[in-house]
Amino acid sequence: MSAPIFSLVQAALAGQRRAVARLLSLVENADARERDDARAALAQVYPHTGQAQMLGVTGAPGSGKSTLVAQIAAEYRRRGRTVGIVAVDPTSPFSGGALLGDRIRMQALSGDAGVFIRSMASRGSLGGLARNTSNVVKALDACGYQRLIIETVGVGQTETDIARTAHTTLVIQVPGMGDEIQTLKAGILEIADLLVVNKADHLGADHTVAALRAMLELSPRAAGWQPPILPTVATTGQGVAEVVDATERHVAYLRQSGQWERQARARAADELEALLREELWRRHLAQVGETRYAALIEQVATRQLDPYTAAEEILHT
Ligand SMILES: Nc1nc2c(ncn2[C@@H]2O[C@H](COP(=O)(O)OP(=O)(O)OP(=O)(O)O)[C@@H](O)[C@H]2O)c(=O)[nH]1
Ligand SMILES: [Mg+2]
Repeated sequence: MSAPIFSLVQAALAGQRRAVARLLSLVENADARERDDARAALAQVYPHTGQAQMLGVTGAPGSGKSTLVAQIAAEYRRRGRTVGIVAVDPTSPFSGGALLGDRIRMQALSGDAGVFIRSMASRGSLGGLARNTSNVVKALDACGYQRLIIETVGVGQTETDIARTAHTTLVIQVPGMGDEIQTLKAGILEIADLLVVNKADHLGADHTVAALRAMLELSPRAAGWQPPILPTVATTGQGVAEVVDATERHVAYLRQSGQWERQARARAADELEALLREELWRRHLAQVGETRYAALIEQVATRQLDPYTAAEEILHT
């Protein structure tokens, strides 16, 4: 490892904010040109991870994720915890203003040395985004932030990926969207550890709470953790203390049920598998060469070659 990277990581681990910021930029680009440096930094950081509690917050655009995240962070601070916030925004290339809006919303926290905020715009594939997010989260964890909050817009695969990164997944619903049962995307109830009905100051909040309760009763969980339904008004902070209580209760449940350990193992397995896939893919592709690879695809597409034989050929090149 190069000496500058080693000292950068040391400085970040010691809590120097500038070094933390640089470390995050480095590991966020683990796929890009600084790949080797990023990997070296992540390797150095890794033994220091595993301390933070990670909360994933997901919900439809405009449901109040950022407002709620800022409130949750403030509540954690009142309870003496340091906080890292990662705002993942896969939509930002299309709606450029979102990140700026988030920054303004988070400003109340920005003078606080116990809070570190990072916004990530999407680059490349969503899979890449999930991995880069997990790298940024690891770095913040290693740098000593005790509570990490990951905000992600509800767009399917990313939210599920990010749910796997977090210990606790909070799903936001808002009232007044017609038939709630329709608006709840398939799979969202399965990933929710906490269900928050934000904008509880709006008409119909009670109805939304009741609809969610009915849904949970329709698909009861076998045993163990039952997701609580928590109304909030993120703009005023109403209900936020109860949300934070619920995150702490959920983590306590994970620990005493043994799920904390199982999650950690599942995460390690996932991560190793993803890295191996990617690395093997990269090596085989490099061996075969882009031109030959393109030719093989062409042959498979035109039925001159079957995909099984083509794969064997690539593996044995
Ligand atoms: N009335 C009311 N407005 C709220 C509440 N929470 C958030 N808002 C408002 O809803 C709007 C969207 O809030 P954001 O926090 O930006 O929502 P978001 O989910 O982060 O939005 P994106 O990141 O763009 O998807 C803002 O104008 C907030 O002030 C609430 O509990 N009640
Ligand atoms: Mg937001």
